Amino acid sequence: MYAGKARAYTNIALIKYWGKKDERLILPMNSSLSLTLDAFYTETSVYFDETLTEDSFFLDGKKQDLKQTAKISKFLNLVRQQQNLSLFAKVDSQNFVPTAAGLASSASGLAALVGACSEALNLQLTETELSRLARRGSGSACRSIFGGFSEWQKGDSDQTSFAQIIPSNQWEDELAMLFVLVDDGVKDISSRDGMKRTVETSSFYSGWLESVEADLATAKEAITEKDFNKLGQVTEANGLRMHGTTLAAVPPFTYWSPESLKVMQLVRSARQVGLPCYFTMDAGPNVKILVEKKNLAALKNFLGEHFSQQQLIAAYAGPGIEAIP
Ligand code: 2P0
Repeated sequence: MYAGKARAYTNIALIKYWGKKDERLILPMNSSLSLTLDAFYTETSVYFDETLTEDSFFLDGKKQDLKQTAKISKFLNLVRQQQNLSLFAKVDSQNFVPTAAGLASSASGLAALVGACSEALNLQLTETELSRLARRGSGSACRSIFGGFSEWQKGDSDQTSFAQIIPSNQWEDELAMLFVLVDDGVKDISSRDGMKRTVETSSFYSGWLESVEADLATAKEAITEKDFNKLGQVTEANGLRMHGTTLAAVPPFTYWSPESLKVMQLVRSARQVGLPCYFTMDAGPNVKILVEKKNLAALKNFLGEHFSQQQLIAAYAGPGIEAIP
């Protein structure tokens, strides 16, 4: 038997990944940039064993259905193929997300699985190789190999599409992200389906592609200069533009709820009273607010008139993947 265990933290994109050029290899249409966070993570164990007759996948102790297991098997097949291995595996994952947050993440999940496989089979991969392998499981997972800021360079092949750390002089330690949980229901359209529909049908998609690389350059400059407002402004603008593309898809859709819009408006109001903070959203209605640590308490206070403390969850910069002995 070969067994291994690893932990990976989720990441939130400041410059978004939105659209695939190659669905099989998971090559993205654009490069992206994210911050890995400490508050939400996944721990995964994998056991490859000759007595197993099929792959199985347990999440938080519950055996998962065929569809969920198929996604894991597809990834394990890649590893088995690369390693010339024919053993089935049991995968046992635990998501550490605050109760009722509804923030289970494929980024931390697949990155932890890569780490666990690497430990189990003693793969001796470089970080770049780990990132490339994680990308094959879920695009955003390639960024969770690294702590702090990371950039997924889109590349144009399996070899050239991977994430790497962005040097930041530890600036991320001065930042925080406040999650405003407005809805913990299951999302209507997965990000995988949403980005596919957008690429194939949205007349706004070309506008997204025209601007995203410039956004990425601005974000990297802001990190080098430790310029919070510059990073926040480009984060907010880039997220809004990503969400704009969904409105012109056929059929159109949005991840926003009335509560999401309320949070966006409150963030603008907070800025007006001199509290620098900027929002971003992913494939669901919850809003994430980028803020400097020194202003976090004031922001929570400001939002506390409208949301309960359980709806406001703060996260700080987190580390890259870790093996668990
Ligand atoms: C991101 N998202 O950059 C973007 C922004 C959601 C919105 O990456 O199909 O789960 O597995 O590659 O990585 C979520 O998409 O999609 C995502 P797949 P993934 O964080």
